[in-house]
Amino acid sequence: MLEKLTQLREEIKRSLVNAVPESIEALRVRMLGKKGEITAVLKGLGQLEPEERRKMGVAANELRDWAQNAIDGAKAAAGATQQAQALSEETIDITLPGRRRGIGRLHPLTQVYGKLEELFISLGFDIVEGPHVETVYHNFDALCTPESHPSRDETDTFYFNDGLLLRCHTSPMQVRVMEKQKPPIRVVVPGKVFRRDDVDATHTPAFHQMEGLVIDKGIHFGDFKGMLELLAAHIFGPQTKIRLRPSFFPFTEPSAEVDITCYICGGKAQHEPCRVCKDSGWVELWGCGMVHPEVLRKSGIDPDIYSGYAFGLGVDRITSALYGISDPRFYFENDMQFLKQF
Ligand code: 2NM
Repeated sequence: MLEKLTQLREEIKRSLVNAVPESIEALRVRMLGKKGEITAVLKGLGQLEPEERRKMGVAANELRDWAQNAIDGAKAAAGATQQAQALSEETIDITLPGRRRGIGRLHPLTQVYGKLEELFISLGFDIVEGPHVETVYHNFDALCTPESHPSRDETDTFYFNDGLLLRCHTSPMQVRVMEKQKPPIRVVVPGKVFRRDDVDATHTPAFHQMEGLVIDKGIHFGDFKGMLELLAAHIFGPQTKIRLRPSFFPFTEPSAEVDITCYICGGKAQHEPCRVCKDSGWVELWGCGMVHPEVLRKSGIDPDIYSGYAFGLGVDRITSALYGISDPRFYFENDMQFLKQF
C-alpha cells in the first residue's frame, strides 16, 4: 500500500515536468477526481485493519494534500509561462501608420445655405424653418392663389387628405410668421419644397428654397433692390450686376424676376456664344415683389400702416451656378465621387 502511494507521488512529479495547463487538469482529474486514483485509495481505507488504517490514512491524506498543492502550483506556473510566450510572440508594430478615416464635409447645398444665412444674419434677419407638410390654406389661400391657379392642380402638388399637402414653396411659413409676429418682420425661411415633377436634367420633385420677408412702416422696392445688390455681390462676387424684369406672382404686386450678369461669360456672350445664358448675358435666379395688401390683411397686418417685400431664391440653381453643376439629380444621389469635389 505504501509502495502504491510512493508510485503515485513519483508519477505526479514526472507528469508535472514541463506540463501545460490542459495536461495538468487531466492529471488532477486522474488523481483527485471522483474516480481518481488517490480518491480510490482514500475510499479503500475503510476495509483495512484499524492499526493499518491509521497508518495508511495519515500517509494517504498527506499525499492528497501534497498532490493538491503541487498541481495548483504547477497550473499557475504553466499559465504564466503560456501567457509570457504569447506576449513575446504577438508583437504589435506601433510604428505602422493608422487607418485613415475619410473626413466628411458639408453638402454643396448646405455650404450655399450657410453663405446665404451668413449675409442675412449680418443684415439682422431671423432664420426660421417650417413644416414640410402644410395646410392648403397656408400654402395657397393665404397667398391669394386661387383654385384656378395651375400650381394648385393635382398634377402639380402632392396632396394628403384633410386639407394637407407637401408645401410647394416656403411662403406658408412666412404666412405663419405674419400671423404670429407684429412688424417689424425680417425673416428668411430655408428649406425643402416639393412639386410634382418627373425627374429629368432640369427637374427634381424636391428642391431647395430660401424665401425672405421684410415688413415694416415705409418699406419700398428700393430697400429690396439694395439688399439684392449686397446678396448678388456676396454670393457671386463684387463684379456681379443685377437686373429686374416685371413679372407676376399672385402674392406680390408689383412683382419682378431678378437676373444677374452671367457667371460664366460675365455678360460678354451678347457677342460670343455662351451655354449658360444662351448668349443673353443674363441668368434668371430669383423672384420677388412687394407683398400684396390682401396677403398682409389675411394674416392680420394692416396694409394701410405697413408694407413689405418678399423674395424666393432657388438654392439648387444658385449652387449649380456657383460650382458649375449641370444636373440637379446629383444633389440627391449621395454619390461620394460627386460630393467629394466641393
Ligand atoms: C417668391 C417670389 C415673390 C413670397 C411672398 C411671400 C409672402 F408670404 F410674404 F407672401 N413669401 N414669399 C415670394 C414672393 C416668393 O418666390 C419666387
